[in-house]
Amino acid sequence: MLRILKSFAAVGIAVGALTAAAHAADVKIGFVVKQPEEPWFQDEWKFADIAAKEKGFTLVKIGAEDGEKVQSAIDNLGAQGAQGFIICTPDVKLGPGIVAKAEANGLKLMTVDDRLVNADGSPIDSVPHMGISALKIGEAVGTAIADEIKKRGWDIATVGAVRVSYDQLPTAVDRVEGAITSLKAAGFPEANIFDAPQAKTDTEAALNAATVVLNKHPDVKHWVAFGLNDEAVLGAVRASETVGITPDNFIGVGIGGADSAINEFKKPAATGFFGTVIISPKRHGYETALNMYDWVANGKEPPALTLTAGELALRDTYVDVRKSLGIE
Ligand code: FCA
Repeated sequence: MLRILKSFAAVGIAVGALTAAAHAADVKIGFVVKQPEEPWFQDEWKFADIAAKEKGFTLVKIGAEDGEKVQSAIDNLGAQGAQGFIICTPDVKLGPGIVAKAEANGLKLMTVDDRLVNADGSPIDSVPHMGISALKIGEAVGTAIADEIKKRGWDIATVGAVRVSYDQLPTAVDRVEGAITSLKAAGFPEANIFDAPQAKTDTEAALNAATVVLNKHPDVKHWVAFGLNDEAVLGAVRASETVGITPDNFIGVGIGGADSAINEFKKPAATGFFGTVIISPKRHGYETALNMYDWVANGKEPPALTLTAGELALRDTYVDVRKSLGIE
């Protein structure tokens, strides 16, 4: 009898495995990002692709730079029989519209990086989200800058700071506010922090915004810069170069750690891009894709909110930090 039961169990497992495999091939998941040309998002896609290969589902990658493209991306996914998608939206205020569109197309919805908001600006907490611990990571940026100011022996009261800002995005506000908190705790005067609002979250927009600030304060000798990502800080670094500030007078610390930062670290001579807090495209790409797959295939809903950590890396440590995060 025991033997019969055992063989039944074996058949059961085999059949179970077969249905799971057949099911995986039917699963189609979208991964929509706001800036497909940005290395961070390419890395997210790369890691999501690994999850798709591992589990055997189809991953549909779509770039959607504005609201209209988001709408058509969702309709498109619905039309091709996808069951769910992950999105980093170009505008968090599209939140209610995205939720409605996903529902109309029968698609499960999860967000990554940028969390959708309601009309009143509060987060839409019914949509599972994975983002970075923005305040904490911002604080790490501020601490890294403050430590380096000390190391260089600058008088902190005379240093200028470029706050490259994108205040319509809550995670961006948290990141720069975190940096400011640490800087102020280290004695940085608030009056020396100058806002450089960028029109878009890319390097060019940050360069334009930072140039205005630097030109307005030609008397300031030492500068630091922070922003929501590496691109924002790289923009400030490029701006410093165009107005003739040398790297020994500039400390920029970004957030990200993808190719934008790495290419800068690989340059033969150090630039004003001093460091970056590396965040994990593996968690944000691979893990979100797996979460969505588990939801579609096994009915297991993703955690409502996951906030991931970051780790500071400099020119001479980034290789090791990336290795330790499993993203090398
Ligand atoms: C936002 C930024 C990206 C990246 C991501 C984690 O979407 O725009 O550059 O930092 O958060």
